[in-house]
Parts: sequence; C-alpha cells; structure tokens
Amino acid sequence: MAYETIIVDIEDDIALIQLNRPDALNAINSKVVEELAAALAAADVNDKVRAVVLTGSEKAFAAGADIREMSEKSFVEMFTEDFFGPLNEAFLKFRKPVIAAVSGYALGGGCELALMCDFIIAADNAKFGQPEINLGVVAGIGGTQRLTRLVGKSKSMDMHLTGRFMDATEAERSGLVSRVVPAIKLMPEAMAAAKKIAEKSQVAVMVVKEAVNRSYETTLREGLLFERRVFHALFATEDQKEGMQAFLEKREPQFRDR
Ligand code: DAK
Repeated sequence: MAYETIIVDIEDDIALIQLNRPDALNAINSKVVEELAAALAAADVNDKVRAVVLTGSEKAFAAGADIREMSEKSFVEMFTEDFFGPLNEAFLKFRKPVIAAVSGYALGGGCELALMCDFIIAADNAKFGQPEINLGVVAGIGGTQRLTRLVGKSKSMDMHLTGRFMDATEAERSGLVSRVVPAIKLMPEAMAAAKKIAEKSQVAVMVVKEAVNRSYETTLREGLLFERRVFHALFATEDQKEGMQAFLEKREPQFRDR
C-alpha cells in the first residue's frame, strides 16, 4: 500500500516504518494517525512481519502533534473526531513487538508515540520532552500516564510543568529508553534488536509482551499469577520442547511458532 506520510519497508521479517514529513519535523497530523494505524493493522496480519521498528529522521523522530492542524479546532471537533484516539487503540491492539528508534526531537505527541512502543533505543542526539504546557495545553495521548510510570512522579512533573527537554543520557538514566547509541549506529542497532526478537518463538514473544504490559494493569499478586499461568501454558507448545532440547543438545533452537 502506498502512504503519503510514512514509508513502510518489509524485509527479513521486520517492518520498518519511517515517519516522512521532513518539512514539519514529522509532526503528527490526522493523515499520519490514519496511516500509522493502517500500517500496524497490515503488519499484524502479515506473517512475514515478526517485529516492527518505528523511526523518524535524524533531526526528529516527531516534534509532536501538528500544531498547524489542531490550533483552530473546537472542543466539539476534538471530541467528536476523537483526535488521536485511533493511534492509541492501534498500538494497544498490536501484538507483535515494536521498537522505537529515536533520533533528534521526540516531543509532545512524538514522545508519546515513542512511549506507545515496547521499548525505545535512542541516538545520543535524542531529545525528549512534553512541551504542551508552552501551548496552553497538556499531553493528550499518554504523556502524563506512561511517562510517569517510567520515570516517576518527580521527573514527570518536571517535564510536563516546565516543558524542558531531556537528553539521551538523562533518558537512559531515568528508565525512559533501554539503550543509547551513537546516532550513526541507531538504525543498525534497532534493526539488529528486531532481528534478534524475530528469531525467537513468536508465541513466546507475544506472551512476553502481554505479560509485561499486564504489569501496568493489575496488582502484583494478579500479575504474578498471570505470569505463572502463561509460563505453564507455554509448556503446551512445540517451541518450548525444541528450545529446551536444543539447550541440552548444545545447538541453536529451530522455532516453528507452534
Ligand atoms: N507541528 C507543526 N509544525 C511543526 C511542529 C509541530 N509540532 N514542530 C515543528 N514544526 C515545523 C515548524 O513550524 C517549521 O515549519 P516551517 O516554519 O519551516 O514551515 C518546521 O517544522 C521546522 O521547525 P523549526 O523551524 O521550528 O525548527 P527548529 O530546529 O528551529 O526547532 C523544535 C525545532 C522541535 C524545537 C521546534 O520546531 C518546536 O518547538 N516545535 C514544536 C514542539 C512542540 O511544541 N511539540 C508539542 C506539540 S503539542 C491529543 C493527543 C496528543 C496531543 C494533543 C491532543 N488528543 C488525544 C486530544 C499532542 C500535542 C502535542 O504534541
């Protein structure tokens, strides 16, 4: 499918989705939302896709929601159009792993888009921020919730209230990103991580994603029970037998997603 605002390239089990609005620093408008949701839905049903890497440009992962598009909107328009709602839903529904490869600005909705991914690999030039306060609004697609869970109340309040940017070093120290690499190595690193995931049993990969995400939704006791039960359930798969047998035979496992 041809898209206007994103580029999708599927190769070697990985879907690489690149935001492509360079003139607006990849600001997220309705078309981006529509196309990202469509690309994820397509990747979900495509057996050739085992992991997704989402990226932007060197200068900007995404500089936020498109201020030009939303500046004149009324409450009724925002509400009835459910502005940005479909993007959140598309990520919540998507069961394969998504890695955000962030270079440059990830601000406002751009930071929140990265936070919707399963983990973030950042280039050393990455800058994260929730500067909506400077526009007289507040984060609207997860910033006050997801960022707070990752970096804690104090730092989240600081980011949302002052609108300051966080560099890659601080982002890694705070638990916002999983690793920081030199900008030139960002895409090889993200693609290699996706490739590594693609080699695993897809059933186990999807279970990991569900179990980790469950930790945000439930009590520790319920989460531990959920984890134990899915661990038990994986013993019904051929991949569990193959994985453990391969270890005992000192060879690489051949997973078949069964
Ligand atoms: N929207 C539209 N255009 C943007 C943009 C944005 N967010 N960010 C940058 N651009 C455009 C600029 O207008 C400029 O366009 P031209 O003037 O050349 O036509 C071009 O990109 C280059 O930007 P600059 O000239 O400003 O580049 P600089 O290097 O000088 O500065 C910057 C880079 C990233 C520091 C600066 O552009 C900047 O501060 N951008 C705005 C960052 C920002 O405030 N982001 C938060 C946006 S508010 C919701 C869910 C989510 C949201 C809202 C509602 N619901 C569920 C209801 C999210 C809100 C936001 O994200």
